[in-house]
Amino acid sequence: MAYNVMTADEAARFFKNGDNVGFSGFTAAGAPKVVPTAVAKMAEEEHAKGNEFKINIFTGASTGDALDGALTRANAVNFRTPYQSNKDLRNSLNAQDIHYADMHLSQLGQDLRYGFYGKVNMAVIEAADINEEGEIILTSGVGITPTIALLADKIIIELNSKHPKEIRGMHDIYVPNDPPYRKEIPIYTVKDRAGSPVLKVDPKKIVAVVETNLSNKVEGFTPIDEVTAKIGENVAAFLADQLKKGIIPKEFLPIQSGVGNVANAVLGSLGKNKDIPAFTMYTEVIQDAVIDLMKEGRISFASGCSLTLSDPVMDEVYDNLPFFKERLILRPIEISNNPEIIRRLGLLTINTALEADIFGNINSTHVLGTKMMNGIGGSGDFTRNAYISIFTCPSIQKDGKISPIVPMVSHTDHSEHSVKVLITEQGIADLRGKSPIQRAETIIENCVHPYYKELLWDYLKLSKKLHTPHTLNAAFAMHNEFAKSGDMRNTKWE
Ligand code: 0RQ
Repeated sequence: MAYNVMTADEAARFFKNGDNVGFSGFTAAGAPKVVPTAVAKMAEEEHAKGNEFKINIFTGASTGDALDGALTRANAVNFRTPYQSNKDLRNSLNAQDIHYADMHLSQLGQDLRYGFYGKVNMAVIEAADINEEGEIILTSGVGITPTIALLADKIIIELNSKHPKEIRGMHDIYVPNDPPYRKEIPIYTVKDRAGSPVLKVDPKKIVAVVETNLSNKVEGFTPIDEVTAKIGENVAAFLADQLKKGIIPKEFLPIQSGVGNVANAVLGSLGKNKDIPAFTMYTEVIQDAVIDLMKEGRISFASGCSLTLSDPVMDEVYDNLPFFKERLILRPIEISNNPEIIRRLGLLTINTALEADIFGNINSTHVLGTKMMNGIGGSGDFTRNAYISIFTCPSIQKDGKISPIVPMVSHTDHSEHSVKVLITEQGIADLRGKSPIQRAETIIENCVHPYYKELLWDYLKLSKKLHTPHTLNAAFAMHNEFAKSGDMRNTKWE
């Protein structure tokens, strides 16, 4: 090989305090594993010598514990964007030990190219294969890799033999021109390809190749329970009804489904509902459930940014590559979540709320308005541009002590203007064409748990007739009650 093959510890020496570092991948899929862990070790050694050592991290989304977890525990992170779901990182950013900027995932690639964050000093890229011309075959997640490869001064390749070279052909690498030269992105159906199966980089920038064979170690989901199953059934029934009414065309439309346990259950139900034809996905994360439904013929094609699959399911895909390469495309996040394409294809989007309010605003990120959970992820990219945008959540959390449906969300990620439908295990609130008071009535009647119905009807009575009948000094009373007594059911309207 024409490149300098070295150990991860040796490669770590290329990193400097204060570097802006881009990492490949999306979720744990395709994220580097051994280099970030070696950088974490080096950071600890530097700290022991009394030297400062922290880097700024740019990724497609969340990563694996070997990256976000290891670097956080080594106190080696100054700034992090655009999404995370690691417990240690979450604790550190909530303690203000790490500066975290939560952002729409589709935007980071272009924002880096626009220069909003300064230079990219280093890119670390997991590859299934590389040749001497600098042609790289990526692995199971793409994220912002094409952009960091373009911008970085230096590139380190983690060549991971867990991923077969025959994955070549699954990726579609396309970087849009920046304004004022941008053109339409030529994707008109979920199956269309706009770019190249390989990522081409300047081979002179590759300072190290580090070999590994570690798997992604994607964590499984908690099993589907009665509540999540009912939410899934309600979503499937709603979409089947829209199809029957001709609101969704008879060909059906591509599905985007978010992350988490509820999202996983929703996909299962869509697969089971025989009133819904075999469907396609234009989504961000391709989870285990998609592969299962593909084998059953219920999903005919999926375009996404990552194969976030548990290790056994990942192996299954690699053992049957000819079958899956005909049915899967992996794209950069800028394309999988692109507003232009989402609007053109007419996506049916399904994302999960932490909290919704009776007027249809959604909080996807902040527990009780202050503590960051994960981030907005791609939910904003999809929701704002959907054909029909759906949010789901259970009607109660923590054995009923929390109602996710409140008078006013404690943090707003998706405003009433973008949210078309809210679904809980109690039922479906179709918010289209409704005024705020009509939305409130629909949500309370159909989605709120019986524990909280009367309380929320009474909230509406506090206000005189107004366009949006809030009573500001009571709007957060349920949150305040939870902070005081640990149970929102004790709320009294003063
Ligand atoms: O707490 O962990 O202590 O049990 O929050 O709740 O019901 O298990 O939800 O796993 O489906 O995740 C919104 C976080 C939902 C996820 C979110 C507590 C609850 C539990 C988790 P425990 P569930 P899920 C595109 C789409 C944003 C990104 C996105 C997410 C824990 O879906 O991160 O949509 N979405 N991306 O008890 C206090 C409330 C609460 C609450 C729940 N109102 N108040 N605690 N909890 N509601 C794809 C990508 O971007 C990759």
